[in-house]
Amino acid sequence: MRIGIVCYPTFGGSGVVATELGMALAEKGHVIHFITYDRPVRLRDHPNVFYHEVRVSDYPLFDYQPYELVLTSKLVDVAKFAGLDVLHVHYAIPHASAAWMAQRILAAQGIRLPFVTTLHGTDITLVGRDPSFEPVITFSIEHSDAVTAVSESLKRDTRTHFPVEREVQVIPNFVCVDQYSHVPDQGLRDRYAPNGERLLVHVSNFRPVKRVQDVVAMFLHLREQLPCRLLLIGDGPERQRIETLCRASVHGKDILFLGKMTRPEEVLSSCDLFVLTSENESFGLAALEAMACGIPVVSTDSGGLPEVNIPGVSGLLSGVGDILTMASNAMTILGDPNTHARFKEGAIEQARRFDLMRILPQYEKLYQDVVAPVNA
Ligand code: GMT
Repeated sequence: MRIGIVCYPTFGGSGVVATELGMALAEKGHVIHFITYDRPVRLRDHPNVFYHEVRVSDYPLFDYQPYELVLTSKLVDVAKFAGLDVLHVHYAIPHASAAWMAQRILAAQGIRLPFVTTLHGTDITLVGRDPSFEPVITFSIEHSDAVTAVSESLKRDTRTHFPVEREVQVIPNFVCVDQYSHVPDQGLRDRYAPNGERLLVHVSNFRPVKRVQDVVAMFLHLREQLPCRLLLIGDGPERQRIETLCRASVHGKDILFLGKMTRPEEVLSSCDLFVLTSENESFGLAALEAMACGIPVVSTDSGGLPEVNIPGVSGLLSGVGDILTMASNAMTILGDPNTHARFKEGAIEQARRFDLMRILPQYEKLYQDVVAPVNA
C-alpha cells in the first residue's frame, strides 16, 4: 500500500509512534510518505520512505501562519502524485481537520482518499477539550474513515469529553522489544553512579502535566533510605523551574539533567527504575520503552498507565501527587535484589504484550478496511 503519515516531527510520543510505525510498514514493503513541517527525529533512511516538508511562507500579512491550509495543500499534492491509498494522521489537532479538507478537495476531483485518525492523549484530554478547538475536533473525529485511540482509557475520555457516537478502535502503542538492550553499560553506570548508587530515570517533555517536581520530591525522599541518583532526560517548559529547584537542594548534585536525547534507550538500559508522575497520561510510551529495556516502573495510576504498567509485575502504581507512596514503591522494588530482578523480568514480559509484531497487523487490517469499500 501507499500510505501517507502526518505527525508532529518532534520528541513527543505521538511523533515517535508515527515514525516507528511508518518505518516498520516500510520494512514490510509498503511505501510510506511522511508529510510534516520538519524531518521526524526518529526517521531513518529507507528506500520505501519519502519525506515531504510542509513549508509555510511568512508573508507579512500573517500574524499567524496558516499551517493547516499549507498542510492540506501538501496532502492533496502528495495524494495525487504519489497515488496514496490511505492517509494516517497522528494527533487530532490540526491533522484530522486538514485530512478531512484534503479529502474533500480530492473528492471534487474524483479521487478517493480515506483517512485514519489516531488520538494520542492531550489532543483529547487537554488541548482538544478547549472550546476553541472542540467543535473542529468533534467534527473531524466523526468524519474520519476510522479512528483509533492508544488505550482504553483514552477511548473512554474521547466519549466523555466529546459528543461522538462513532466507533473508536483501541490499538495500543508498541515497542520492538528485541531491539532494546537489557545489558547495562558499565561505563555509563560508572559515570552516573560512581559509588554504586541505584539509578532512577525519568524521560518527558517537561510539560506541567508530567509533574516533574514530583519525580524530584520522591527521589529526595528515597535517597534518605537508599543511596541513589536521578537522571532527567528531555526538555520543555518546566525544565528551567525544576533545574533551579534542584540546584537549590543540598542533594542537587545527585540529579543530572541530560536534555533531549535521540536514543534515550541507551541510557535507560543502564538504569534501575523509571519514574513517571503524570497527572494525566493516555498511555505512557516512555514507560513502555523503559520496560522493554528491563527497567521496572513506578508511576501514577492516571489515564492509561494501569493498562501499561501492571502493579506487582512491571512496577507499582500510586495516586497523582502521592510522593510518599511513590518513594515507598521505589524502595519496595529496589530495596531487595531478588525483588528487583523479578520486576525487571516482569517489565520485559509485560513489554512483550505490546510488541510491534502484535500491533502492526492491526494497523494493516484497519488500512485495508478503510480502503476496501471502493474495491468491494
Ligand atoms: O502530551 C504529550 O506528552 C505528548 C503526546 C504526544 O502526542 O506526543 O503524548 C501522548 O501520546 C503518547 C503516544 O501515544 C502517549 O504515550 C502519551 O501518554 C500521551 N501523553 C499524554 O497523554 C499526556
